[in-house]
Amino acid sequence: MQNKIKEIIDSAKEKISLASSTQDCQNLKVELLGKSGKVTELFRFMKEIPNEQKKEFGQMLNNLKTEVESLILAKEVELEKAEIENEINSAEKIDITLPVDENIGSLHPRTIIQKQIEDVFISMGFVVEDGNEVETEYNNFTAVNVPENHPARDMQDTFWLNNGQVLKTHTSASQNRILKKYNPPIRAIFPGRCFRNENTDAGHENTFFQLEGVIVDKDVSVGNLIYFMKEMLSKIFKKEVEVRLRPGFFPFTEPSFEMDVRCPFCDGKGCPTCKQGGWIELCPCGMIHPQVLRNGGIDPEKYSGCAFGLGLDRMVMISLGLNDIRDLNSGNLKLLKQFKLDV
Ligand code: FA5
Repeated sequence: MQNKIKEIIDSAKEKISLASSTQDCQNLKVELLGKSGKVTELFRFMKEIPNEQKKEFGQMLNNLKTEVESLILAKEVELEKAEIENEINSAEKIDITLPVDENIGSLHPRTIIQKQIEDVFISMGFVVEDGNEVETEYNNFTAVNVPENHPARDMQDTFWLNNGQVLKTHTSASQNRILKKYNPPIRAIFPGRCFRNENTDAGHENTFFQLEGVIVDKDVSVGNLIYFMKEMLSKIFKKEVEVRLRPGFFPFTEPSFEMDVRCPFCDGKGCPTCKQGGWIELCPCGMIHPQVLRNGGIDPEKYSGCAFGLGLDRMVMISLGLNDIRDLNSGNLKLLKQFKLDV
C-alpha cells in the first residue's frame, strides 16, 4: 500500500508540474480528487486494513489528499497570475485616447420636454403617475362618463382588442384609478402613450402622447386650472405667457374648454408657428364632471376638480418648431438628435 501511495503522489506531482493553464489545474482536480479520482479511490482500501492500523492509514490518506490539494492550488495561483500578466501585455489594448463613438444615444425630444414639464409640476406639488396602455372599456370610457352606445365613443377611433379591452385612446383612461388611489386634495399628472385608429397626417399620428393632469380639492375653480397651466407654460417657454379659454365639449368635464396660448414666438403678432393667428391651440380642459368624481369614490358635494389633457407631441412640435408630427415616431436620428435640451 505504501508503494501505491508513493506511486500516486509521484505521478500527481509530475502532472501538476506539467500543468500549463488554470484549466489544466481544474482537470487535475477532477482526475485526482474528484468522485472517482485516484486519491479518492484509495479511501476504498480502508475496509481491507486491519482495525488497529485503520487510524494511521486514514491519517496518511488525509495527508496525501491535503498535499495534492495544496500542490494544485499553488500551481493554479501561479498560472492565474501569469495568465493575467499575459493578458495585460497582449496586443489587445484599449486606447483611451480614441475619440468617443459619435453614435451614442440621446434622449428623444419628447422625453426631454416631458421631463421638463414633469419637473415644473413636481415643483408645484404634483405627483407623477403612470398609466396602462391596454385599458378596460370601463376605465377608457364608462368611468369618464361616456355611457354605452353614446356617440361620444365614436369621437375617438378605438383599437379594440379581442378580449374586449382597448388600446388607451386618451390619458383620461387613468383618471378613475388615480381618483381612487388618492384622497383629496389630489394634484397628479400622468403622461402616457395613446392610440387612435385614424389616418396620419402632419398633425395626427395613430400613436401619440398626452400629458394629463387632475386637481381635486375643496373649492377648485377654473382659476386654478389657468394658474397652473400659465405657470407651466411660462417655465417651459422661459417667458410670461397669456392663455385664453374657448368653450369645448367633453363628457368628462362640465364646463369644458379649449385652452389657447398666445404665441410665445411672435408674442401674438403672427408667425409660421401660430399660422399667423397669434394664438396656438394647446389643450382641452375643464371642471371634472360630478359623475366622474363619484365614479372615483369622491363626493362632488364636498370636492370639485379640474383636469387637462395636453397633447405632448403638439407641445414638442411647438417648442422645437417641428412641422410634422410623424417625424417624432420616424426614427430619423439625424433629425431627432439635433435636440439636446438641458434636462
Ligand atoms: C382628449 O383626449 C381628452 N381626454 C382631453 C381632456 C382631458 C379634456 C381632461 C378635458 C379634461 P382630445 O381628443 O382633444 O381630448 O385630445 C387631446 C390632445 O391630444 C389634442 O389637443 C391633441 O394635441 C392630442 N391628440 C389627439 N389626437 C391626436 C392624434 N391623432 N395625433 C396626435 N395628437 C393627438
